[in-house]
Amino acid sequence: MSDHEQRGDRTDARVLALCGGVGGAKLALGLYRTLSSGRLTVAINTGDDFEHLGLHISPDIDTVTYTLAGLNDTERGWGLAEESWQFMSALRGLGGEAWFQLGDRDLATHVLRTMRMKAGETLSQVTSGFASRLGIDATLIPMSDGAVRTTVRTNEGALPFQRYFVEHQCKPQVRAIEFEGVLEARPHPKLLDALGNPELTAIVICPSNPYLSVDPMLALPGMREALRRAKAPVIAVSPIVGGEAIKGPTAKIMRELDLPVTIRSVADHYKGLIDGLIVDNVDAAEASSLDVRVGVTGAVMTSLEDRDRLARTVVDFARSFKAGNGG
Ligand code: FO1
Repeated sequence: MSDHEQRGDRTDARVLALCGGVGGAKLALGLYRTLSSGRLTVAINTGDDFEHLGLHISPDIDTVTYTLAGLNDTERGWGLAEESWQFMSALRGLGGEAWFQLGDRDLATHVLRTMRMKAGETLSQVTSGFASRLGIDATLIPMSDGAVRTTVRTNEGALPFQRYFVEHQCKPQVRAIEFEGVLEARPHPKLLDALGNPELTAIVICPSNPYLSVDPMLALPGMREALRRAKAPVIAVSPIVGGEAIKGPTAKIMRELDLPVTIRSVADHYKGLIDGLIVDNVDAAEASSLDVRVGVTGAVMTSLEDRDRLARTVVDFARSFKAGNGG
C-alpha cells in the first residue's frame, strides 16, 4: 500500500502547491495524503534541470513524482528507493563524467523523457504521462515548458545549478542567482489556470529554498501578477526554523547574500505576494512582530504524521482567511 492510500479522512480543499525538490516534496506528500483525490496541483521548479550525458534531467520533477508515488529513497531524499549503481560504475570505468549520480532504475526516467521530448512531446506531457503511469492522482506540472536554467554566480565564477549544488557541494560563496531563459519562458497554462481557479482553497509556497527553488517560478513573466490576482490566500511555509534551514544550503546562501537567517527575511522575501506565513513553534516570539498573518505550528517534517499534520494546518490556516476569522 502506498503512503497515499493509507488515509481515510480526506478534506475536499483544493490546493495549488509551488514546490522545489526534497524539502518541498515532503509537504506536497502531506497535502496529497490530506486532500481528496484529484484536489492537488503541484507546480514544480525546473530551474535545476539540465542536459547531462545527452539526457534531459529534471531533478525536482522527479523528486516530487517519486515522492507522491511512494517510490523515493527517503534517506537521500532524491532518486528511487532500492536503487543500484551499475551504470555509474561502468561509466566511471570508461572515464565518463561521474560527479552526478544516476541510478540504474532512475536512468529509465531520464532516457524515456529524453526520447519523448526528442520526438516532440513537451516536458509537461512527459511529466503528466509518468505521473499517471505511476498512479498519482494529483496534477503535476513543470512551472514552464520553456527552458529556464538557474546559474549561480559565485566567488569561483558562474556555475550552472547542478555544478554548484552537486559537484561543488554548495561550497563556493554565492554572489547572485540568475535564471537564464526566464524572460522568454511563460508560466505553464495549467499553472495560470490553477491560480485563477475561483474554487481554489489555498496557494501554498512549500518550504523549498526561496532563492534557488521558488524564485525561478516567481521570475516567470506574469507570475507575480497572477499570484496577486488570485482569489485564494497565498500561504508560504518557512524553510527557516530557529535561525537555521530545515535542509540544504538555504541558511548558507542567506548569509552570503547578507540576509539575516530569520523568518522575517522569509516574510520580507515574499512581501506583497503572500497572505500568510507558517512558522515553527520555536519562532513564535519573532512571529508576533511580523506584519503578515502568521500561523505557528510544528513546521519540521520528520515523520509521515508530521507531513500530514502540517498539510492539514496549512489548509485550516488558509480556510481561516476565507472565513475572515484568522490572525
Ligand atoms: N543530488 C546530489 O547531491 N548528488 C547527486 O549525485 C544527485 C543526483 C541526482 C540524480 C537525479 C535526481 O533527480 C536528483 C539528483 N540529485 C543529486 C538531487 C538534486 O541535485 C537536487 O535535489 C535538486 O536539484 C535540488 O532541489
